[in-house]
Amino acid sequence: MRTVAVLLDGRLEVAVGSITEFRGDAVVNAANSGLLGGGGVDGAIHAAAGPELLAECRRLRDGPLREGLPTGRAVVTGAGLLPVRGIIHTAGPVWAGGGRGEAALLASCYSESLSAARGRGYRTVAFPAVSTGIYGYPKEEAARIAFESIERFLADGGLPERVTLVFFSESDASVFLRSR
Ligand code: AR6
Repeated sequence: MRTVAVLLDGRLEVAVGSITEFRGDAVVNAANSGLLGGGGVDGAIHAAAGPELLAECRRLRDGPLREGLPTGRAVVTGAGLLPVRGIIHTAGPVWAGGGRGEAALLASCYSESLSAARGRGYRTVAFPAVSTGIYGYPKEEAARIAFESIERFLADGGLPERVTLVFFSESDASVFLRSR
């Protein structure tokens, strides 16, 4: 993972690489409502965190999240073998053309995840580009929503101190920096 830009007076870092390499308090997982793993960044996080993460997700599904994690919401688990304190799982919206509330749901993924981080006292949190892979959200629009949501949340000066947006490729990071 390497830093390609620093924005918002040092509070927003843009990086390229795998989020599983992030060292800090928490990583956000672009999960699904079922919470039991999948492909993309979810698959990479589960693979790196090990079986304890899946076991904890199963316990959530057997108890407090029997119906699954609603789209736009976030839940925190332990980190298993990842070098962070916690994993914040959020379920992004599936892109369906933009008329199904996708923008508000994606903004909610960011604000709910940041709220969860603040509630746990996390100082440093890394996000992937939620919904822009398998869920098909247009990257330019997702970039604007991610930037605005993070900027708004951090405006009161509370935790987290620094948010890192991790893009899997150089070109995805460029799209973000051009579109925000
Ligand atoms: N580190 C950082 N970013 C990554 C990594 C990684 N290791 N791997 C992929 N990306 P996606 P979604 C980028 O598909 O669109 C899963 O099956 C990727 O290039 O992971 O929210 C879940 O279980 C893209 O830009 O998540 C859900 O079912 C971004 O992460 C569904 O996919 C998000 O792509 C969620 O779809």
